[in-house]
Amino acid sequence: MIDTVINTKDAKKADIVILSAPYEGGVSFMGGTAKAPQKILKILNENLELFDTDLLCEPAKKIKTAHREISGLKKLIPEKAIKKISSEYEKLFSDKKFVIMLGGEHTVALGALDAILKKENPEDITIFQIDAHQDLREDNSDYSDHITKYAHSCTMRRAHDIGFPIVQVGIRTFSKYEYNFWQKNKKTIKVFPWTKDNKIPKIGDIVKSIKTKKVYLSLDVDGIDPGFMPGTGTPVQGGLDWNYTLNLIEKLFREKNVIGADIVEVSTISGSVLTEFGAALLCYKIMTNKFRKKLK
Ligand SMILES: [Mn+2]
Repeated sequence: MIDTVINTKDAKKADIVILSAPYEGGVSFMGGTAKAPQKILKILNENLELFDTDLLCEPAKKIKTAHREISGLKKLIPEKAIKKISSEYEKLFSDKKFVIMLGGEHTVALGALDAILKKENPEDITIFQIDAHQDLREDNSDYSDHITKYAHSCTMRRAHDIGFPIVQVGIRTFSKYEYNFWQKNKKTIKVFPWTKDNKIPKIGDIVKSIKTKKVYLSLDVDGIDPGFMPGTGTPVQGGLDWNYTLNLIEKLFREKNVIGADIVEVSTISGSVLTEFGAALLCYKIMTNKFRKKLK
């Protein structure tokens, strides 16, 4: 029998549910993120080495993992897509499943947060965002004629509006508006910029800056150096080194109670599968870190 990461069809019996949210209705530049979940999942199931080189075991054999896909997202306006994702997410979250959502564009994270909000106080949960962008725009009117407050560039602004504190890592491009908003909200928005004059922070200092015990990890792959993750809609030079990212994720899970995660903004490019492979490996690393104790 072939070993796969997805090893149960029954989400009720699963420790982890990987939730595909193939939505790209609010992107600004290149599309393609809607195709990402399927490609990442295929690699996760068929191509990834199950043996973890850090833990020296096969986590996939000890973690029960199911997959669900949210269908019918394609033609929805962002507000409707968020509601649909939220209602699917809520069922899994109520069942105490650890959900790893595969986007799609960053807007899908708001579906997860909307569902979490029904059970939890947002002030008790820090959004830990790895990203090149702050996504703190009030709306997208400075770059689009289709004005919406739910473009991917507004995701963390909306999350902040509903009360979540945010820690942002890898940020290296922002608008004047976003910069001013961050400066006015330094108590609830902590930023680790990745601009040329900023020293690379110690991983311990980043994790220490998180004030809450509970964390939601939102991983926009463009936060990582595009040399490692080239397939993304709005790439920016610089960014987190690959092994730094893995160590940061490990430390985050060791120190905090991560209650959910997403991997977003993978936009596959022809001639390279690097980004899909990277996203699949990040997904597997999130799984193994979440259930580290179960693996011993
Ligand atoms: Mn981004």
